[in-house]
Amino acid sequence: MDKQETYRPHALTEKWMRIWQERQTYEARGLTEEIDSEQPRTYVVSMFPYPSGDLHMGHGEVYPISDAIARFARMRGDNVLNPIGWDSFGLPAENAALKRDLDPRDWTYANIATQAESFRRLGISFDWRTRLHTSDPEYYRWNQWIFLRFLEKGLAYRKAAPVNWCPKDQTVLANEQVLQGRCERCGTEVVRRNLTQWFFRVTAYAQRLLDDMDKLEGNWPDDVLAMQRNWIGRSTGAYVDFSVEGLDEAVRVFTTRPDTLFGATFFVVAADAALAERLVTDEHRASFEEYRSAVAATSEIDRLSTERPKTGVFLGRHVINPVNGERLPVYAADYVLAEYGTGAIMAVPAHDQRDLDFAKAHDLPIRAVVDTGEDDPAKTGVATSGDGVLMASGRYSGLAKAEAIQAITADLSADGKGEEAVTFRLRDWLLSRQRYWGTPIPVVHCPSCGEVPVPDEELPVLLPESGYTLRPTNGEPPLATATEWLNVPCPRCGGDAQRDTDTMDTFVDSSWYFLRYPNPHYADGPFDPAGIARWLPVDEYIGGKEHATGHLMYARFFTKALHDMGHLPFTEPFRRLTNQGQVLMGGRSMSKTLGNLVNLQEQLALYGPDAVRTTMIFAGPPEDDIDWADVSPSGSMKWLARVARLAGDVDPGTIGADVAKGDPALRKQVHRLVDETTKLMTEKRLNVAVARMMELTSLLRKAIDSGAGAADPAVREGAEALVRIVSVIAPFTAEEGWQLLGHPASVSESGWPTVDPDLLVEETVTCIVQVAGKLRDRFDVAVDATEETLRELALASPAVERALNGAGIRKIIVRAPRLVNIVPDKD
Ligand code: ANZ
Ligand code: ZN
Repeated sequence: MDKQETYRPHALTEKWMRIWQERQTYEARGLTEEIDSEQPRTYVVSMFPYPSGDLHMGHGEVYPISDAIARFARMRGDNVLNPIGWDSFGLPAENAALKRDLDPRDWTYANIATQAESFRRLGISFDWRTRLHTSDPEYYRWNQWIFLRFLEKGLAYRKAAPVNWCPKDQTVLANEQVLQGRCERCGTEVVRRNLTQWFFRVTAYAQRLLDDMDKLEGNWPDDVLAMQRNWIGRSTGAYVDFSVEGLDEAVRVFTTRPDTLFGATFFVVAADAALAERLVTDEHRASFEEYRSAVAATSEIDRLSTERPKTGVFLGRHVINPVNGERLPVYAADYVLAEYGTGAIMAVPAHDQRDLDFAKAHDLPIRAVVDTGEDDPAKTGVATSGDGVLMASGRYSGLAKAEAIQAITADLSADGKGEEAVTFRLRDWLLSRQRYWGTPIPVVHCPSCGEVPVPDEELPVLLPESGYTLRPTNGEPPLATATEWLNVPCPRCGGDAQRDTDTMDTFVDSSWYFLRYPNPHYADGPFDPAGIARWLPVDEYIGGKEHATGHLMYARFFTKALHDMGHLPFTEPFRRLTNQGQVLMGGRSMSKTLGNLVNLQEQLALYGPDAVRTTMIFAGPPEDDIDWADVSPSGSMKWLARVARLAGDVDPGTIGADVAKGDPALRKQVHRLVDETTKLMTEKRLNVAVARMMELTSLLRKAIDSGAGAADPAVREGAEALVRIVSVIAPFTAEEGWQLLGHPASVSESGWPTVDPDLLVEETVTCIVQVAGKLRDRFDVAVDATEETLRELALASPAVERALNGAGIRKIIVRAPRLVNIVPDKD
């Protein structure tokens, strides 16, 4: 081959994508069948794509990162499974179908085909035999099967819950279809409306979801763990029972501060809780109902905000404080949520800011009972929440806060008026969607038998392919319009019955797909036990931080629930997690409205897949955002061209030559760089690893252009090492280089270069530092220390700083590695 040939990335792409496909280069060994091998296995999964169109810049970042991780493990000798599938149910398909009058299937599967082709062009080393689509009946059948198992265990249930409702379109809206409180289609103000809906009982696993995070510590990013802890939101405190005047019942509150009971001056129940309804007296009912309708139109986030004025109404009722017998007036307000704790609170305005704001707005007494050393909240308007000593609290006065919490809780407990309590912020997962393009809920509603599960043998409940209306005008979900599909005999009594018309949230699909990859057509269960034993749990999971609480929490919940039913031998799905950042343009997220969209296909057409991959990885640590305005794909392309040219320049006569005869100094540098790259790749510091690859390239170029040159066996050793390590980032270029170096097999089978530990011993020399010609400092440095390093070391020296005595520097002369000469201004 002509050594002068220029680097042509597109020819490389065409050539190698075809060869990889023909040779099945990236297929894992023993996917489902047993193989007799001690070879370690690594299962690398990147969060699967949603087929909204062709691949975009975000995909162009995450898949090269996960591919580098997979390729590195493969080069190190692991049997690697790197699967691909599509998260292909969901609202965008339905919206696109509405807009263009298409079948959501056609839109979805056309996009999948486009993305699959783009993945091949991007050189991602997927094992295509794992390919699955969650919208295929052979997949969603098992969503239904899992749902039925959850139903049997009481982990799936139905209750009324509010949905977003557009009164004009007469339809339920997903949260993302509500823009500033209005329907995205017609702009009508959205109202909340109660509908009976399906839930998964995630809360049953709250404590275990929290406890098992210990196992993830150090292997998952700290911020994701913190977000999960916060989302689970465990609080410890006490339940305290207040008897209700004039009613024969007690009302329970949850408090984290039982020590402040003597400071309670009023009582609040959530306006939308059934309790409020029970407590309100006839005289106050009208004003209460008016207030409640106003609350129904407010979002939860607004309700909890400390900024908002505190609204509420008196219910005409009093409760009795169990510690001192005081009568406390009862209010209904919206800052107390029906869904948290017990939906009722004792209000302690001196020590809780929201209570204080409410007390001020409604002219209620404020009584401090913990002396925190701060100013009186009644005067400052600032509640005090710190530690301190109790006052005005009967026999508990004088106790420290922590002691008082214990003592009061114990006494209440002994009197049967309360007990220690733990609550969680985590809510059950509302999985019903009043949508078409999703998994039908496998339940039949029968007038005489009620909710009847569809028997396993009748799964899947297929989505109707015709006879439905995507946007019904009378408030029904789309599936309710598919009358032929809808009306079925009851599986239990055979009488006339109707199918459930909800479909499942697509987060159900993504909660277990990684379990099915090893055998995506398995027909005897959701996943193949043999594949599970061989590959799971996932060793490396890669995806965006936006899934820190939703998807990752749901997948952990599914894994635990399936484990408890005996279907999985482990309780955590992902051993290690890596988050990638976002790709920005000009400092902002890319968006159509900002007009700063960068098109991945255009970038690929301009620079080729390897240069785009290299640019993404070289831009910074995987978890950082990348600003495409600040990176240089053409620079990456130039480097790759140098790598390819270098491979072509190595003397073919050196194949099989004795490396021990190579230039020892060059060998040392090569081995050191390879060693560093190996460590960096292991730590997933991919961008720094690329910097080392670039250094190695320059080093070898210099060696070829001087001295023994292309015929030095050390040059071949270095070039072969370079091409092999580059293959994890830029596989097309590396394959071509490997071929130029005279190897017929794929570079991915060549193994990671080994490092000779004897060559790693660093030799040091003494570098002296002069200021204005006088010796001022000396230090030991590596023989190959760069000018840059030496300059930095010299400038950091206190002795040099003293010698300069505040003078500026005119110039610095560096003779690596032995001399730095600093010329001050005044010289
Ligand atoms: C009295 C008290 C005094 C409270 C005080 C706090 C400070 P976390 O830590 O988030 O669990 N609370 C209880 N249920 C509530 C609900 N449904 N809606 C809104 N607020 C509710 O918060 C627990 C505290 O939040 C509880 O402790 C209760 O107010 C309030 F100096 O009780 B506290
Ligand atoms: Zn029936």
